[in-house]
Amino acid sequence: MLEQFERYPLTFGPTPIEPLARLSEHLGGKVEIFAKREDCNSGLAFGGNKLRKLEYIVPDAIASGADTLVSIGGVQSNHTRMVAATAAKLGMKCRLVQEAWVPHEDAVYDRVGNIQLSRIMGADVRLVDDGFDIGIRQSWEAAIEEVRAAGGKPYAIPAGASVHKFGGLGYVGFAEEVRAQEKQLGFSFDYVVVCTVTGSTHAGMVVGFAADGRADKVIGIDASFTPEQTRTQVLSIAQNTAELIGRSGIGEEDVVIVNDYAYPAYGIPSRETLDAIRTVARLEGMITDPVYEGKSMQGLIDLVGKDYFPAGSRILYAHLGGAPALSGYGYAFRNG
Ligand code: 5PA
Repeated sequence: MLEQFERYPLTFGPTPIEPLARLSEHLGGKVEIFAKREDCNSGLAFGGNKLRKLEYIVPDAIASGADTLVSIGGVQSNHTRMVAATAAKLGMKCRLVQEAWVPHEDAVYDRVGNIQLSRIMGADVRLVDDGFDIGIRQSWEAAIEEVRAAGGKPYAIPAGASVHKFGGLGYVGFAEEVRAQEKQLGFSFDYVVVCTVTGSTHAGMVVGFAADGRADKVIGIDASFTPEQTRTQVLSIAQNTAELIGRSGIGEEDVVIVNDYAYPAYGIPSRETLDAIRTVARLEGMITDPVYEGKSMQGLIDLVGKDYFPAGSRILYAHLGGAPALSGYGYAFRNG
């Protein structure tokens, strides 16, 4: 579906699918859980889901003649870390707006983890006071203007690389990759579980899996705590992406989002999220984070417990990365 689009490789190639046998057993053995390790997809600054998206955006950035990538996220944004790494790899400059999306507890929150890595990679990191919002931000538009005013040539990448013409393509590719891996495995997955916030990861999967009638088997676990905005954004990105690749027919019924796990706020883990992080770490040695993957893991564990998935289901948990943010949450794990 993606042959017509140029792709600039930033990842190692197809990501491994790993059985989570001990987690499946722990949850009663009625379903089989696997993880697709998008968190291990690249040597660029610990990798993660944004690189699949950026692979389809970078050719446009290069063609535009830009010399500076400009993007935005929270203080512990994984996305801005990935943009900083991509800029370094391309030999471009990087200007990052880090908004105050999370009311955090740790004293070193703005000095460790993702933001530390972005600074080490040479990005021009600026903190601003605005709160959480997945939409187009005034602070980001101002940064683009500032780069231009200083004589630079900015290339604008929105939050999560989502509301960008090519933002949904990477995760269409994910679905194609899963289909190829399913042929080798000799079975197909009944469900895919994915964390959703700015929406293009989920939206790309919806379009990719719609090709074999599985769009509504992609279960989005909201981590934004503004689920209606995320739902609207997933649907519009999915529809735009489908149109871009010459498909149609994505409707509201194709976007399944479970809202129950984002509490108490974006970026703040609940006790249950912290328990889910410990559970999968202790059973599988797999590290998830308090902002995104811990919440989708909590959702997966809870939904299995509630028999949301019929017995015998094979579930693919998309592990999208995010572990570097853990350094900003040292207090939550001070006793393990
Ligand atoms: C992020 C996003 P989408 O934004 O594409 O819905 O992906 C959600 C998601 N898991 C899931 C991890 C590890 C993520 O980093 N992160 C954002 C960031 O700024 O890092 C875009 C919010």
